[in-house]
Amino acid sequence: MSVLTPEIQSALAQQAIELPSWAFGNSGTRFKVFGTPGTPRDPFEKIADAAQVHKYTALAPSVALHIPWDLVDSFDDLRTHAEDLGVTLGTINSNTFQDDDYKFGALTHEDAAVRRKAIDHHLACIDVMHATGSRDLKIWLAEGSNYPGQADMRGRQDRLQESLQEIYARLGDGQRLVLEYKFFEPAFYHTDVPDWGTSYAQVAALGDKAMVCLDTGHHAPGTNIEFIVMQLLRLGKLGSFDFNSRFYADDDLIVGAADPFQLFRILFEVIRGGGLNNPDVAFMLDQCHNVEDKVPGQIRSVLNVQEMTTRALLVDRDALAAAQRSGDVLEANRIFMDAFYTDVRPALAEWRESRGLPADPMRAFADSGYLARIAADRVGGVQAGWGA
Ligand code: LRH
Ligand code: MN
Ligand code: MN
Repeated sequence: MSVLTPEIQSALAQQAIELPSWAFGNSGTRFKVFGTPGTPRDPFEKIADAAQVHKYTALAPSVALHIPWDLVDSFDDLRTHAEDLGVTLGTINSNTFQDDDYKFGALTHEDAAVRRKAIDHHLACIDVMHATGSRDLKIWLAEGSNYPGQADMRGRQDRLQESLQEIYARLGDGQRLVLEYKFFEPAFYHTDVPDWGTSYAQVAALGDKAMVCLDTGHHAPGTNIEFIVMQLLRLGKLGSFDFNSRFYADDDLIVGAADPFQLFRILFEVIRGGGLNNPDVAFMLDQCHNVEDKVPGQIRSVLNVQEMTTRALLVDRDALAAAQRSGDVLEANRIFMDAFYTDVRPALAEWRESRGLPADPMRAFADSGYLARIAADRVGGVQAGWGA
């Protein structure tokens, strides 16, 4: 009998992981951006590539956009294009990190004129959300300082709250704001939204439509991320995830590649907290594929999340609770680890086939010849990249 009980199958069937449009563009480090043949030249082609991931996995029904990277003449056209390809447009990410005016901050800036410009950008993003049908506005701020004494950290928190209030007030019915934290980079001494506590304090002061976004790569090494997941779910304030993995800092590598056990632990707390199929929690990838092909990189990523979700669903929670209650440390740990060590790949392959999907989506995509086709078709023009 398959390890996938009917309950596990129905939980998995509902799983949805949003893809970032920027994962399909060229990206790299500050040393070199390697181009890939067939890289999308515009947002329409990014959506077409993203739709391939969904086609082979049924796991990725929506695509997040980044503004202005994904600015188009008509978002209505982009939305129709996406829907024709079987996907929808998802979270709208604002961008206040590539403009000279924001050198010393955007929503926190000392100068009211710069704050105005940054707030207006977010209001324009909300207009985009109306056209795309998006629910969430994701705000990540590259704001902070490099040297002690450089900035009035307290004043910046106050200005941040004021700016966010104006943005929040513009949200339509059913729209939300999610505030992403990151402990450093590009600022190296202090960051204005460095941790979940600051994000929580800022969004709690706004209201119910504001939530925290947790990007797995945005924590100091050794941070117990699953504890934060547990706490935010407990507080009803976990709005979204940016999944990726890291060896050193914000590496944006394939989720589950660096530390599958951490991904398992995070997903266990998601399930424990009722977040897996809870529509209030949006699961997304936030990754770049610097040296590997982008579409298969994204297919691998959503499969990694599916695999670790399955293992986390296998934890015998009743037996675990009994062991925890009786103080049986080693038995509790054994139950947890048994689920983690279960190889669910054959069962998942079988289950996919039973749903009319390829047993091995990586292989099926490779056999489709799509990469060779886009490499031949998309010659000329400027390739879109991270930041273009
Ligand atoms: C910042 C971040 C944020 C941005 C994305 C491109 O490091 O995680 O989510 O929008 O990278
Ligand atoms: Mn992110
Ligand atoms: Mn990041």
